[in-house]
Amino acid sequence: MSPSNSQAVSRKLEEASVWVNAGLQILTGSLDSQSILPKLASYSLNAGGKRLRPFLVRAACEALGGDPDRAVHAACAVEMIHTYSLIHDDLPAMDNDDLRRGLPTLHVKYDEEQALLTGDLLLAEAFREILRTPLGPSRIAVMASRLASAAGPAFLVGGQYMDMYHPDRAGMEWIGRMIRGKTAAMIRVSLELGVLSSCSGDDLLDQISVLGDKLGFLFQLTDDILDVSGSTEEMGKRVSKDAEQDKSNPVSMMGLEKADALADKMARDIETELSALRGDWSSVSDLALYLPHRRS
Ligand code: GRG
Repeated sequence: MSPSNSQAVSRKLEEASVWVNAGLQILTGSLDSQSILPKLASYSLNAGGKRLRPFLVRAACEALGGDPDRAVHAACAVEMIHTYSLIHDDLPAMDNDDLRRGLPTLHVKYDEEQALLTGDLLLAEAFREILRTPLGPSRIAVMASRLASAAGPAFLVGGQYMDMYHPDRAGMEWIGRMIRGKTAAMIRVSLELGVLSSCSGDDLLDQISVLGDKLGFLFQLTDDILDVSGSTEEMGKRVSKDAEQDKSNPVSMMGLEKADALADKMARDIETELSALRGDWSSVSDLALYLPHRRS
């Protein structure tokens, strides 16, 4: 990927951030304030995440000529669920991390009880938020149902469970299933929600789901590569976690060189498959091509 393409991806990620941040600000400002939990939710939501998932919701909607205003509630909902999952994952009972998005994790800044409740708040409010989508009730129901499925026991929660109870000798098939749940589902559903909010791509949903899973795997692969070759400063979180905890992942199983080559190949395959679809999927392709080169 050329430096100018990588700048274009950074610019589009920044545009998506501004877009989704406006929605998140309205939302957090309107939360019931019997407690300080809305303030804690803002702390984690505004801690400087890349907004990759909102970017994908918007890019998929625009790829099919949809109006991004229709997609913004779904984008906020996805980012809220992603942020809740990070807050809970960082808790001592799970991955026990003290640094996230370059800042102290929520339970370190406040305490565990409040961090737990802030995650709960974000999960519940995410569903209220997606229901605000300005489309017909049956379409909103499909969107909410897909989001619930991606966030539930078959995917995000189930993948996290697998990660928590990682067997000593996990094989590639097991790792693939874990990644499909823990990481890829929220990336896949972001594309699906973008397509659904465009109201003009329902026939493409199955193909987009498959591509979303591939993009999610690629994202996790590059995360695992950076866990070995990146720094805490670049990533805004502790690195070398999997090695410390003796957990296998695609990089530990195939080695860094092969993992780098696989990431490049997967990105090019995704680009080829997207170019065969109706619509202009160049923003998503550019993101895929950028992932093997990202440093954060
Ligand atoms: C607690 C139900 C539950 C799930 C937790 C998010 C998660 C599942 C675990 C965190 C550990 C991990 C490696 C997850 C894979 C997904 C991933 C790489 C998340 C980080 O996503 P980024 O890099 O984060 O997009 P930012 O901070 O930029 O939003």
